[in-house]
Amino acid sequence: MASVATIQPAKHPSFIYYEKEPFNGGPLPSMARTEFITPTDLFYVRCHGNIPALDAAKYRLSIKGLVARPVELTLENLRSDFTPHTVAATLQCAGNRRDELIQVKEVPGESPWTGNAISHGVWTGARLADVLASAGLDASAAKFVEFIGHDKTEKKDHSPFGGSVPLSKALAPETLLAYALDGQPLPQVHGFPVRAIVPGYLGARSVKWLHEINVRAEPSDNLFQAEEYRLHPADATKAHHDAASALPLGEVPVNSYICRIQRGHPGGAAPMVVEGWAYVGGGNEIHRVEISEDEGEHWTQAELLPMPSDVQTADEEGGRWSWRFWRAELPAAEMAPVQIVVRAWDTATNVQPSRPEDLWNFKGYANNAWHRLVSARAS
Ligand SMILES: Nc1nc2c(c(=O)[nH]1)N[C@H]1C(S)=C(S)[C@@H](COP(=O)(O)O)O[C@H]1N2
Ligand SMILES: [Mo]
Repeated sequence: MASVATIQPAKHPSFIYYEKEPFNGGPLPSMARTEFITPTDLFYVRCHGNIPALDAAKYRLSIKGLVARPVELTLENLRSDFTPHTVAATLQCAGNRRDELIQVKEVPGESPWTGNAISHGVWTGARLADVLASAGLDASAAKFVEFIGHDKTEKKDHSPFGGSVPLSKALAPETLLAYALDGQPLPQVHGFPVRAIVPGYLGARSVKWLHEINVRAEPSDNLFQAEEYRLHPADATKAHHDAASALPLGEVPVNSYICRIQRGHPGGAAPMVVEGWAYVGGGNEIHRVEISEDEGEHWTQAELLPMPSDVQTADEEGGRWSWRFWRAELPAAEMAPVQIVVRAWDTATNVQPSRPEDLWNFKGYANNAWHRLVSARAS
């Protein structure tokens, strides 16, 4: 397994590592909300195996399965034979906010991510649709597109990481074979030289270090599609569950999170400032973010901040796949710590559920309960 010391670029000194092999970590939640485009050294990392060191000159991506002309593409083919497209997109792991589910009940063998398994990048690459068309996609038989990586996972057979998306998502304009993040070649930990980017889906489908793309009539058999990243009912356990009947995760549900509470002085002029992120996948947009000081008896609307203009200019998708930052001001009240609650609504009128107790599942996936954070004492 690659030694952590060789991974470039290095992560920020404040990065929290849940594991070093495989390499898993993210920023302090307060630092997830500093810049709209996550600085690369604060971008969360989720790996199920080693971090392959691939040689760009020798790199080949094979496109096969239900295509008329299976092909092996070099990095140069991907960069020059297809129009480059740039999409701003948030990536979120299905395990984001798992720590709150662990407080409800044990989640065996999974990392206790806070609200830090989420980051935002501006990705450039070839459209998967263009690449599939050039290989002669068999549109009558194709139903799913499978991505397989170059890594060796921690699973028994060291099989590579993989997964699939429905053909409609594979052909959507936002789905990329990305070779650049924020205008630079992909960093090694984030999938150099090429990764899938599937905006609006759980991060697991954005397969890094892409090796093969298989066009199929069925979803991928890869373990991370067929068995993991599925939502189980509350009574399923690690020892007793049925993966086949569990829901394969896809579009990300509406979510929001408090990253920081800054207290004003009691009785002073400075308000209490509450800041965080909100995100929804599936092509819906965040419509409203609300905070409450009394566990949801009363709600105050937060201000949704606009996407920065440079990101708006770069993004060909009009911000549809990006998180939103929000901010709210409350009167500076007493000294005592206060608990703030946040929830978001999306444009399909979905709203976050109130309690993590109602969402617990033994893998600890997809927690989007109202988020609660207790402030420090005012001083
Ligand atoms: N080949 C490969 N791709 C992968 C993974 C992996 O372990 N191997 N992890 C997936 C998961 S679970 C997530 S959440 C995202 C994380 O992307 P990042 O590490 O660039 O943040 O990559 C996905 N792609
Ligand atoms: Mo993930």
